[in-house]
Amino acid sequence: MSEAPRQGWLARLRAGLARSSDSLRGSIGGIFTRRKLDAASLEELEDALILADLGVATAAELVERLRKERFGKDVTETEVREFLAQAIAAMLEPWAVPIPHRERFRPQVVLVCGVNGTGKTTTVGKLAKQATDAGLSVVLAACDTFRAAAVAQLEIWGQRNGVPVIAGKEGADPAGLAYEALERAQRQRAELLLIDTAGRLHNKAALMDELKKIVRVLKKLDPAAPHDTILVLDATTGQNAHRQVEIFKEMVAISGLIVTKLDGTAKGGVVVSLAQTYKLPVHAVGVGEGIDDLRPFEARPFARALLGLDAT
Ligand SMILES: Nc1nc2c(ncn2[C@@H]2O[C@H](COP(=O)(O)OP(=O)(O)OP(=O)(O)O)[C@@H](O)[C@H]2O)c(=O)[nH]1
Ligand SMILES: [Mg+2]
Repeated sequence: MSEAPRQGWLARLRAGLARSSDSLRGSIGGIFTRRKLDAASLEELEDALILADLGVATAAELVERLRKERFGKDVTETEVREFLAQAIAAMLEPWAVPIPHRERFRPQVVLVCGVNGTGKTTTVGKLAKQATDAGLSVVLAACDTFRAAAVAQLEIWGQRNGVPVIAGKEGADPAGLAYEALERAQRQRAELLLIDTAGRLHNKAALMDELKKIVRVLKKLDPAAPHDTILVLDATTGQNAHRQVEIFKEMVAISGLIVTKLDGTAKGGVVVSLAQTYKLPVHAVGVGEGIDDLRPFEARPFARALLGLDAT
């Protein structure tokens, strides 16, 4: 990415996370107004971090690091924010990993799952755009056959990107469609197959059966497929996102996360607790509904934006 769009993007990330960073900033500012770093201020800071959805364990770890370094010393609010941004960036660094491009698979099969409304279909559309921009040949599979509107929605994304969408009628067998899509993608030597799935079925058991069945039939055509199984999470749900990871981990082998709707949520800190808790790569983040609003997850800019600091 050239420097100008990158700067524009970082400014957007900061603006998107403004609600998250404003609340953190407000509480940190309230705690550290001309004050020594003592037990009471550390405790208040820990509470503020938990409230900002960073998670209990992460909050404790951050506060402990700060205590070790600065206990009994004068600190300013800015120093504390700088310290936290740096520590959070270091924590996130190992998990800021883009979706790997697996050239040896034709196609690389990416299964996209998540509860309803988290942004799966939109994310598939955005990923298709990035892949076609990068010169890859892409096929989309509309395996959310639960709702007719879901198929139409993916077809629009397909048209926008000029990529074929394999779809069936409402109520068609999603696993059958996944099979058909992979067969077709193999036949035309496509490089990437993105599979959109349903977020809501009659119940959890039905959803689990369906996802497992999709995985099973894909393996008939390519034993290594799906090569990536991505769980899409909505940042605005905060700590609920943890529960969703737990549930989907029981169903399929989640290989990475994409966190959407980081624009305008006060719960952006949840990305930190998710990465720390599940040790899963965060491939990308969504900061808007537009086709270009999905970006690779970068540890340092994210951490700085979360603390309301400039990108530098
Ligand atoms: N603000 C914002 N909105 C988003 C983002 N990603 C998706 N959305 C919106 O969230 C809504 C739901 O997105 P979908 O892509 O339909 O979600 P889904 O997971 O496919 O939903 P189901 O198919 O119903 O399970 C849409 O209105 C999207 O435009 C994001 O990063 N930011
Ligand atoms: Mg959908």
